[in-house]
Amino acid sequence: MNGKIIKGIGGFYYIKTDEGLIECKARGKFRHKDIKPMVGDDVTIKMENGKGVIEEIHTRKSQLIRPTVSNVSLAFVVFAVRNPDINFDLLNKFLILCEYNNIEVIVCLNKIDLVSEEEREEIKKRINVIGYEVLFINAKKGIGIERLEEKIRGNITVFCGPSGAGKSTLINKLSNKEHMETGNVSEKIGRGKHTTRHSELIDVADGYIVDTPGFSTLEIKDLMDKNSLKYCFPEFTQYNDKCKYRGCLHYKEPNCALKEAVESEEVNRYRYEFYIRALEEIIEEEKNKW
Ligand SMILES: Nc1nc2c(ncn2[C@@H]2O[C@H](COP(=O)(O)OP(=O)(O)OP(=O)(O)O)[C@@H](O)[C@H]2O)c(=O)[nH]1
Ligand SMILES: [Mg+2]
Ligand SMILES: [Zn+2]
Repeated sequence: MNGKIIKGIGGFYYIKTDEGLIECKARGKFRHKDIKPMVGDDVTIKMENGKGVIEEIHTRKSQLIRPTVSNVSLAFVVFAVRNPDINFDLLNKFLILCEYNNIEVIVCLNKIDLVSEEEREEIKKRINVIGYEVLFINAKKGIGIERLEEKIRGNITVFCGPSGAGKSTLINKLSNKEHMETGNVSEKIGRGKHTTRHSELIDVADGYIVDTPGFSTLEIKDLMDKNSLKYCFPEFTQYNDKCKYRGCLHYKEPNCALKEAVESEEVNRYRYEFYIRALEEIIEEEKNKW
């Protein structure tokens, strides 16, 4: 029988199959192979003495570490326009993380009730120029979520963003249920705690969604090597092969097409500077390894 792991708790996995939800243990052999079933995995299971056992894990299309979910194909990157204020460095890190994992991105600007129209348009523009779709939403009231429902279909979608952005509120609206505990922003920051703790797939609009505990730090340098970084900036794509030097990192090399594009304001300077900061961190990290 085939199915999909939608939840894992204390060594048990819950598999959604045509015959309903089945509780399974993993076969011992996985432990030796250093492979552990993950939420999101498509699996083949078997019944043994009335108990479910995971026999096989099908090849993963992608694998996220935080949250630990496989086969994710879409991300809603959720940031509040206010309370907490939008942190563009962190937003960039989430965007890079998604690009690195080949995950399509939609940026959701939440809590639009808290700022003026001009203010939100200003923020939207900064993200649009990179090439991402940006939606204005009010998760609390369920405003602006139709497009999200449409996109969820056929995907495993992760919600990522800082604590207090409104991810769980949005999920509750999309699923019409109070699946997720939500919390007060000042309480969260005060206690330094997250409301959301474990990942599980929730069935919504013919797709699956995953809530993610918000986090405020994310290290690009732990993720990739210096040559991979430039491919995580979609607006660099058309320049990546136009520099004088093959494998140009757009750093200190002369005759760099990307640096020229920054000079002529075709590429946003803040994004380029962010790229350089991340690149320098990776280079520094690589030095320490040798
Ligand atoms: N004004 C306003 N407040 C909102 C909106 N959406 C969510 N909130 C509030 O923001 C607070 C945080 O929302 P959560 O959904 O818990 O945030 P989260 O992103 O899940 O946070 P973590 O689980 O800690 O990562 C709650 O008090 C929500 O009621 C909105 O559109 N407008
Ligand atoms: Mg939450
Ligand atoms: Zn270059």
